[in-house]
Amino acid sequence: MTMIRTNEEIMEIAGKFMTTGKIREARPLGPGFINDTFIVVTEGEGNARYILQRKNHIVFPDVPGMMKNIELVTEHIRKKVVAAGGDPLREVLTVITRRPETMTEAEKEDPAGHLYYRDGSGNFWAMCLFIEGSVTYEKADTPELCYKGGEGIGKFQAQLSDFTTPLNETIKGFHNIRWRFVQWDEAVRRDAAGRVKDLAEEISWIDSRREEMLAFWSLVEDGTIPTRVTHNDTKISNILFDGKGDVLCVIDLDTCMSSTSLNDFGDAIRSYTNTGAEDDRNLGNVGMSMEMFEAYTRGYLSQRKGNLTESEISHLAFSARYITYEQVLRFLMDYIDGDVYYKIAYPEHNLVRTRAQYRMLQSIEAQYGEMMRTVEKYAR
Ligand code: GN1
Ligand code: MG
Repeated sequence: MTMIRTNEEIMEIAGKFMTTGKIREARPLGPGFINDTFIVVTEGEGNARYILQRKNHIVFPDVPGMMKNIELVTEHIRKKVVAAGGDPLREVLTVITRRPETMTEAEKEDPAGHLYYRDGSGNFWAMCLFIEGSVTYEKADTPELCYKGGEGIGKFQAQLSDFTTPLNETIKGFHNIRWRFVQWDEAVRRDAAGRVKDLAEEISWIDSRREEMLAFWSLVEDGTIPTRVTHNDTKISNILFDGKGDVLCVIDLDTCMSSTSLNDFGDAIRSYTNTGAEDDRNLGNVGMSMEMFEAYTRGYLSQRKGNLTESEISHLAFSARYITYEQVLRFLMDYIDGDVYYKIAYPEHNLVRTRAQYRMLQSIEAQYGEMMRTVEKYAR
């Protein structure tokens, strides 16, 4: 998926957007698994920096619909930030729109046309403001950081709790395990890369938990667990912190859509509390830190206490099992498919990720009782 582009090409694409100063430089940024990200430096007026992304239109089949979601959600949050006396350029993502003089008539008529640029090869590009002084983490160093992250996601959910405009479903069935099993069964049957024969053990990890995962998802389907506007990709690297460790804002809003709030909790626990890396080769490093779990839970519930239903509270701890399991399935499925979804750094990467996430799942399962008690302690 990744294509090497020259600095000049990126700068030309960046020129389609309403940056303030003159574009001076563009360079690749960060380890995103899905999109290609660049930082664009300008000089003159404001000396601002920007994030330019090639949005992966294989993963996101409706990039205009996705960008429309992002515009609606960020506008909504921006009003909340302003009302609370906060800084609207730092406490929410700012989408940078197209330079009108570079837009075609068709783009001007498209309700999302101002939000992206489509290059000659059909790639979609979008831009947002880079927030100066922001810091990201691949994993949480301290319980304080976990607490702050939980507070940040709790606040994000609270800011969107009165958002009523229907959002586009940017990836079909993203955290819907019933739909994931349809894809999974098809992937195993197809065996596109001829790898299934060597994966009996890994496949048994998926099979042995299928029923309990479907039982949980049934509660979302029948409305026992409510549907809300959620982020759906709350791993720690999708949060911007300031130098003091406070959350500035939540980024990577590509998957922001209607789902259960539990997915945001579960995905955060999957990443914040891991004592190792998501793709650790040394499984001895991997496991859930109860201390980090406690801190995240406390931070999250400080913002959401009183606004969650009984069914949500009683499934918070389970959501960490659900999302981590789903991540095992997604990494393994991509390995079976021949590495077509996630960017990989080496041939076995998706298998290494699968094993590391499975170790994380086992660790979460082993501490489940204590997780339930911790949630109870802070939920009421
Ligand atoms: C992807 O886009 P990024 O790198 O923030 C993925 C998440 C996975 C995550 C695993 C759209 O997140 O769902 O949990 O990798 N995003 C998409 O690290 O599939
Ligand atoms: Mg990301």
